[in-house]
Amino acid sequence: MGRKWRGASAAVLPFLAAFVACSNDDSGAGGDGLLILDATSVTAIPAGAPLLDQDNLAFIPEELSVSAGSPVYIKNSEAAVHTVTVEGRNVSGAMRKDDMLAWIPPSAGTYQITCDYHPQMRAMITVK
Ligand SMILES: [Cu+2]
Repeated sequence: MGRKWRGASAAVLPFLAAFVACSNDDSGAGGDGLLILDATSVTAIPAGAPLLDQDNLAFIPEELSVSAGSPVYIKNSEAAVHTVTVEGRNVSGAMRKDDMLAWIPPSAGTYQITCDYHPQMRAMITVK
């Protein structure tokens, strides 16, 4: 899943990153070409932060509105293993019970969230 930088030096990485962001790289781009980055593991979720909970084989809530640039937190609250898949890109890997992640939407828009293991699990994040 990781990108191959093919030995590029640190000096050219920003340019390469800009190129990747503009290309339709299937490992990171959503349906509209946005670069969707992986979520990062967290050990706590701030009180009041936007939270997508995985429980009872569902994302709760099914619709969530957040501000651009602010992370969405995801927690698996049950024994079933889940993923957070954003516009077809698995950004979480396998999430087990009590795993917590933060995912930052790349820009305003709507993002379809699914689970690779449970097709009935769906949510929509609207970013303003
Ligand atoms: Cu699932």
